[in-house]
Amino acid sequence: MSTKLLLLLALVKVVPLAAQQPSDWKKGAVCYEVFVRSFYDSDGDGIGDLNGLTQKLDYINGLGVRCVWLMPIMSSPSYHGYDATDYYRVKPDYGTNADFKRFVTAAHQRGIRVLIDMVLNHASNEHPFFEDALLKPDSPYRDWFRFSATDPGTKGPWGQQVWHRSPVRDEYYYGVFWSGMPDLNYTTPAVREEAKRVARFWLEEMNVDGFRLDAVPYLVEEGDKLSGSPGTHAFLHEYEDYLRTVKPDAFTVGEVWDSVGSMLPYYPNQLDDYFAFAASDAIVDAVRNGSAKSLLPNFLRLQHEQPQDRWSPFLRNHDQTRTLTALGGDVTRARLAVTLLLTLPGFPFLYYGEEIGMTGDKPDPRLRTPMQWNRTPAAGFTRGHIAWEPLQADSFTANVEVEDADSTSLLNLHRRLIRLRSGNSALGSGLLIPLSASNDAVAAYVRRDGNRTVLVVANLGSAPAARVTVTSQDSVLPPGRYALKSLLGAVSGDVPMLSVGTGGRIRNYAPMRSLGRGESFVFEIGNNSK
Ligand SMILES: [Ca+2]
Ligand SMILES: [Ca+2]
Repeated sequence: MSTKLLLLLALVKVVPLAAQQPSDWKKGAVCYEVFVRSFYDSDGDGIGDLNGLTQKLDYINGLGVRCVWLMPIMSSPSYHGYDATDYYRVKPDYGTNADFKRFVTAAHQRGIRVLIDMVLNHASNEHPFFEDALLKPDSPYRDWFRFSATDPGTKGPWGQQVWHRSPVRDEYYYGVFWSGMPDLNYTTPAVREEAKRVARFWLEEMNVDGFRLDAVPYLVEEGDKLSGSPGTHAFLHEYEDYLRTVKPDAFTVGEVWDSVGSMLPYYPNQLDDYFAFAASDAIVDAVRNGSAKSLLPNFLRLQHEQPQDRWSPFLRNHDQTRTLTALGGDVTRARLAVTLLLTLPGFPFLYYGEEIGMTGDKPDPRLRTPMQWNRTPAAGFTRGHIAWEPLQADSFTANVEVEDADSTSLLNLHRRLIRLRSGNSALGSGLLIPLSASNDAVAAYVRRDGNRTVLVVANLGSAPAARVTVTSQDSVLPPGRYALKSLLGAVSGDVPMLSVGTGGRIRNYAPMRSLGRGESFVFEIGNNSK
C-alpha cells in the first residue's frame, strides 16, 4: 500500500475494520450486550427486532462502543433464545436472515463489530434432530445426544437433576440446565463438525465478527467430570483453530462463570477471551460495601496471568440483578461502579440499559425489560400498546431522552468514560498499579503505559473522607514533580503537585483535601516538570 493511501486512510473518520490490525480494535474498546427482544420494536408488535436494532445503531455508536454482543438471535421456542431449533435461521420474532445481514452491514459502516451468542452445549428439545432421536431408536441423531436406558441418578455440577425421563419411552436423556435443553454430545464427531459448519455459516454468510460462547465448561462430559473436562478444553482448542481458518480475526468470548483460578485452565490456546465474573463482582461488592479492600486482587491476578484483551470485566449481565438495583437504587454508587469498570484494565462489556440506570431483579424476564427511550407510556420502545414484558416502573424518569438532555446524567457519564478509555492509552491498555490509601473506603490506583499515566481515586464510603493520602508499594514513575489534570470535569481547588522520590514510589500523596461521598477523580499525571 502506498504511503499516500495510508495517509488517506488515517484521515478517514471511521477506520475501516479491514484496515485495523487484528488485535488492535480491542485496545480501549467497550462492547455492548444487547437483548434484541427488548431494544427497539420497529413494527409495533411489542417485540424488539433486528430492524429496530438497526434503527438504533446511531444511539449505540454515540455511546462510543466498538462492538455489540447480541444475545441469541437464532430460531427458538423460548423468549430468551438459549435453546435453538434452527442454528441457521434468525428467530422470526426478530426478522429474517436478510434483516440480520442489513444490520451487520450498518454496524460495520459505523466501525462496530458484531458478536452473536453461540449456544453449543445444548439445543432445544424441539430441535428436529432431538425430536427424531427421541422418537426413533434407529435415528441417525441418537448419538448426537446422550441417552441412557436406565436412570443414572447422578446429579449435576450444582446438585441439579440432569437425567430427564423421555416422554416417549422408558429411557433418560442428559440436559445439564433443563429438560427443555438436551445437551449435544460432543464426543460424536458429527456434532463437532456441525458446530463448525454453524460457525462458518455465521462468519461467512452472515458476516459476523465472532461469538459469545454460552456455558463453555459444560460442553463435554467425561465420566463424573461434568464441568471443565479435558475433552471440553480439547474441543474449545479445536473450535478456535477452526475459526482461525475461516476468519483469522474472528473474536470469541466465553462464559466461564467461576473464580479467576477456575478461568485460567481455559487459556492460552482455547477461546480469545472469557468474562471475568469474579473481578466484576469485586467492583459491585466494593461499591456496595463501601470498602476498597477487595477491589483489586482479582484484577491484579488476571493482569499477571493474561493480556488485558483476553479477559472481560463488566458490572452485570442478563443473568444478574441490575447494577442500580443491586446498589439499592443509589445512583451515586452506580456512577462509582461504572467509573471503576471503565478505568480498570480488561476488555469491558456493558449490558444494555445499564447506561441509563435501568433497574431489575429476578425473575429473569425482569432483568431483561424493554429499553427505556423516552417519556411515553411505552417508553418509546414500541409504537404498539403492549410491550412483550412490562416496563420497569421508573421509565418516565430513567430514560434516554431525559438523560440525554442532562450533562450530568449517568448516560453522559458513560459516554465520557467510554471515550476517555478509547482515547487514553493508559486507560485503554496500561498496566494497573495498585496504591494503598490511608482510608479503606478509598480506591486508588494508577494505570500506566509507555506514554501516559492516569491516577484514579474514588471514595466508596458513605461519608466524606478528609486528608486521604495514597502510597505505592512499588515504583510508579521516574522521580520528579508532576502536575495533575482532571480528565473527568473540573475540580474545585488546586490539585497539589505530585512529588515522586527516589525509587519511583508515591508516598503519602494527598490529591484532594477531602473526597465527598461517592466522589471520584481521574487525573492525568503530566510530564515530569522537574
Ligand atoms: Ca417487532
Ligand atoms: Ca454438555
